[in-house]
Amino acid sequence: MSNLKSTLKLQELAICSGHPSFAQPLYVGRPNIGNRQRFLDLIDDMLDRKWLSNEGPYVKEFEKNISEYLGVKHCIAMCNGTIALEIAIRALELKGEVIVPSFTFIATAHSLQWQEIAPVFCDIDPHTHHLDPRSVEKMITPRTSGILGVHTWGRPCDIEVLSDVARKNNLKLLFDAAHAFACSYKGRMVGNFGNAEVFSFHATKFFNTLEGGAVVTNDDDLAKKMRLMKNFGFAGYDNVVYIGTNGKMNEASAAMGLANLQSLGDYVAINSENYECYVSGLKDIPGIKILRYENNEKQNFQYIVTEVDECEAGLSRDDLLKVLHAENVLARRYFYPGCHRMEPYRSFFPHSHLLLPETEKVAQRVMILPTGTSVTKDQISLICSIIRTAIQYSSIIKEK
Ligand code: T4K
Repeated sequence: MSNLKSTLKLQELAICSGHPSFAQPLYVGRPNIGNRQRFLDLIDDMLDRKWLSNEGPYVKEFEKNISEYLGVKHCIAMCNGTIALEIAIRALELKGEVIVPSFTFIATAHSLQWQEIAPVFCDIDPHTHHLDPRSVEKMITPRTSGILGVHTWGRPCDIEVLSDVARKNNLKLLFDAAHAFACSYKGRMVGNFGNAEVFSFHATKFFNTLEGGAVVTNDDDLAKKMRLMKNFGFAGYDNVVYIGTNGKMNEASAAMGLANLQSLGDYVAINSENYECYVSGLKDIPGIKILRYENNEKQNFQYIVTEVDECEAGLSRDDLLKVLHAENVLARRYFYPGCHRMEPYRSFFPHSHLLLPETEKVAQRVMILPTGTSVTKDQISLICSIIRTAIQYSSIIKEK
C-alpha cells in the first residue's frame, strides 16, 4: 500500500513551506536498466573473451537484431547519436545550407555546424512540434543541400510531405530519429525513411546502450561508406580507403543494447501505462495540455510532453517548474530556448527569432514530466495533484 497522498492542500505545497512531496528527486530521463543479471552475464563473457571494441561479436549481433526489428537493410552502430548524425551528414555529402528545426536538442544543429554547414532554422507546427513543411519550402535557396527532419518526442514528423519537398527540389533527406526508436509511421517502422535515419541510445533514452547511437538505411552504398567512416576509413589491416573518424560502438554498450532489447516490450508497456495515468490525472486542469500519441501507430511513449498556457492556468510554465522542483519533481523545459537562441547561432543569425514565431511560443510553454520504469503510478498521481493544486491557487502561488 502506497503512503503517498493523492490530493494536496495549498499549505502542503513545498513552495508554501510544506515538506517536499518526494524525499528523492524524480528525474526526466532516468535510465531503464532492465534485467541486470542478463547484462552482467554478457559483460562477464566479454571480459573472458577479451574483445572490447572494434566490430566485436556483440556489436555485430546488436546491428543484426536492430535491422531485423526495424525491417531495414543496414544498421551501423555508433558511439552516440551525435557522431552518428555527423557521419550520416558527411556520407550524404551535405554542404552549404541544411534546413532543420530550431526546436530540437542542440546536437541536431551542432552536427551540421561542426562540419561548417549552416543550419537554416525553420519554424514548427505548434500542434505537432515538427518542421512545418510549408515553411520548409520557403527556406530553400540555391545553397540548400538537404533537409534534416526531427521526429520530436518519438512522434514521426510529416515524412510524406517532406519526402515530396525533398524529391521536387533534389535535396537529401535525413531524419534525426533520436527519440523515435520502436515507433512507426503509416505502419512502417521509423528507420526506413529518407536517405537515412539516426537513433540515439543515450542513457536517458527509453532504450539505452549506456551511450550509443546508430544510422539505419536501405541504401547499400551509403551504408558501406558510413561503415568505413566510423572506423577511420579502414577497409582491412593497413588499408585506409576513405577519410574517417572513430564512431565505433564498444562491446559493453552493445551488451547493454542486447540485454535491453529483451525488455523493450516491458519498457513500452510501462511508458504507455504512465502516459494514460498522466492523461487522466491532468484531465480538465485549466491551461494544461498533454500531447497525445496516435493509437494506430507503434509508439514508445518515452516523453510526457505538456504545454502550459499561462493565460488559462494563471501560472507560467516556469512558475509551475518552480512549484514542481520544490517538490523534488525535476521536470524539464526541453528544448528551451531553441537552438537559434544559443551560441554560436544566436550570434550568427541574431534576427532568426523573427522567422520562428511558433518555435518561440512552444519553447515558452513546453514542460516534460518524469516517466519510465523508475516512476510509479502513485507518484504520477501525486505529480498531477501538485499541478492541479498549484493551478487552483495560482494567484496565491504567483505571489510566492
Ligand atoms: N538529437 C536529438 C533530438 C536528441 O534529443 C539527442 C539527445 C541527440 C540528437 C544526440 O544524441 P546523443 O549524442 O546524446 O546520443 C539529454 C541527453 O544527454 C541527450 O542524449 C538527449 N538527446 C537530451 C534530450 O537529453 P540533458 O542535457 O538533458 O542531460 P542531463 O545530464 O541533464 O540528463 C537528463 C536527466 O536524466 C537528468 O535529469 C538526470 C537523468 N540521468 C541522466 C544520466 C546521463 C540519470 O538519471 N542517469 C544518467 O545516467 O541531455
